[in-house]
Amino acid sequence: MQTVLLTGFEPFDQDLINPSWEAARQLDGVQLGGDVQIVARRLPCAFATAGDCLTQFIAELRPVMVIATGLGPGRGDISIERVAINVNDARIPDNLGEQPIDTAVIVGGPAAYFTTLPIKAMVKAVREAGIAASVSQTAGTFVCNQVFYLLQHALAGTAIRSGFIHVPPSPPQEVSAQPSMALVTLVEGLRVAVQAAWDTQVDILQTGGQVS
Ligand code: PCA
Repeated sequence: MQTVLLTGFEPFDQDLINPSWEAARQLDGVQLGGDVQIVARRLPCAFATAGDCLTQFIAELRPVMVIATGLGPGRGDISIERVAINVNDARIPDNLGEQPIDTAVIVGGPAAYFTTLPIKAMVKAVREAGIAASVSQTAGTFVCNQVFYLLQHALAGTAIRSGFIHVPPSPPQEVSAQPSMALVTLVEGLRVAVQAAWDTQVDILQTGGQVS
């Protein structure tokens, strides 16, 4: 049996739940066909520990593909990230009280790493399932971007494809005018995205760009 590692994050910023983990955990054990299954793991929301934790999961599980997910407060759809940048700039402290400002994820590392997932095919598949999705051009500068950068760095030059997905808040986490997505929809959207990532070797040519 081969493994696709799907991570979600623990809650942060005083939230009681993190929908990325609530969704990922429901996909633990889901079969993708051809003797491949999803294994879900939770990451701490802390600059000091998240990367090591991810590295340990990869060493332990020896996955054939890795997709990390996190909550994007303010996101309204399943946001498939294009690029991770070599910057930490935290607007709020992480769960260990650390708040780096303008530090490198890896000193001397490349300015950025691109995802190695077929992000256009993933967006198309999720939309065809009737669920809102888009390509995102920035994963922010908090712990999610750091984990995404470390993931791409760790697997650069290997055949193991990897990337990151931000998910919207899920009720009852957010009320009022904030965008959100029902957990059941989120779970299905992530499942479809992971399946499309596994099934697609060469990405499709379809715009996912933005004008500013
Ligand atoms: N979202 C945060 C970190 C953990 C999470 O779920 C982020 O977007 O950086």
